[in-house]
Amino acid sequence: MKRTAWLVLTAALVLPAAAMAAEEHEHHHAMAMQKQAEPSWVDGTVKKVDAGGGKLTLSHGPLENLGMPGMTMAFRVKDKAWLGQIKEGDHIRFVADNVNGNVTVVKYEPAH
Ligand SMILES: [Cu+2]
Repeated sequence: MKRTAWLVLTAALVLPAAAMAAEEHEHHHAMAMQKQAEPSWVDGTVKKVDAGGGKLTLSHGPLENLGMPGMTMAFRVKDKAWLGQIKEGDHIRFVADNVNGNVTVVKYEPAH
């Protein structure tokens, strides 16, 4: 009798938890699917800073959101003030996006 009561209680506690875990898994899966369409962070090495021209030349990994393989190229930057904070040889992580037809660094942070 005692054992039966314990089993019922255990089932009542465990089953909702299992159902919640499954729901959460699907939720995370949906989030991951959504994220692929968004610009993603990529590693880059600063090759040249052209403060006058407002451009930054980076050697970068694949930019999946732009369908671009890894290469070295010049980017526009969202905020030209960044060009005073970045120097040749720096390693950065950045997000690039197509802004009015120009491939532009829209976010960045120092990397090690
Ligand atoms: Cu490129």
